[in-house]
Amino acid sequence: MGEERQEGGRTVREYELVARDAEVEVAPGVFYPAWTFDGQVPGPTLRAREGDRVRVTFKNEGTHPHTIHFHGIHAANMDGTFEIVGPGQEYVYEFDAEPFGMHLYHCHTTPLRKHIEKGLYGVFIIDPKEGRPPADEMVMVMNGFDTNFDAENEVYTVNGVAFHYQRHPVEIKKGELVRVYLANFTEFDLINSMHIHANFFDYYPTGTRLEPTEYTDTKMLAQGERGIMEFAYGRAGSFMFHAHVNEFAELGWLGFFKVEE
Ligand SMILES: [Cu+2]
Repeated sequence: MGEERQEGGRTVREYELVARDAEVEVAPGVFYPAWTFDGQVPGPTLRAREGDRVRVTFKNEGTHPHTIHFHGIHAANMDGTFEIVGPGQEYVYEFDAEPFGMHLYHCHTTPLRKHIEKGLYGVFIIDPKEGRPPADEMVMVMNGFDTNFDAENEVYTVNGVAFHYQRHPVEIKKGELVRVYLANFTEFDLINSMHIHANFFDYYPTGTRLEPTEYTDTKMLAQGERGIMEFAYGRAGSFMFHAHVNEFAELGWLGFFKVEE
């Protein structure tokens, strides 16, 4: 949760994010020339507690101008839309963490589509003051990669690598509460979706309320939409999860939960 320090009686969480160009491996042997935060797509997950002060030092070591636009409530000059940070420059974003929920950050330099499709995005979680019940937690960012530069995605993933969780299933314990912070950063396609097999989940849109609004097994998200899923598996075994947009599943957005006794 960043570098934690106390300043004038309150908690400050400091992060540093560095934009840089990097080749990322989006499927075994398939490399994509990305623009990244800290060399990875999606970028590192930032996390704070409601009411913390958040300070993010942004360094642009890339070849293009960038910013960081945080979803949240903050001052105009902390919004990452006007203060463009050129290569070799840096900028410090500082704001109070509000409201609690499952949020995003991404570059907001024009042409915006280009800066998103290249990979400059990540997740920003603000925990409620009182916290959430203990759970086995993970972030899943749904995205795609246009590996032949034809303005369509050839590869779809959760967390940046096609079929990663098919080769390396997510291990969870039978009966244990699992909490997935789910976000859609897919460019070019208007929607993406998440379906889990042989189970249902509680869904909290944007995570900004403590009561779920839905109990379902499939959730469709538009670009920039996100939410929190909670579920537990009552039986051991392998269970698939994937985009219910079948084309995306076949091109990489598919994985397994391995539920153990
Ligand atoms: Cu950018």
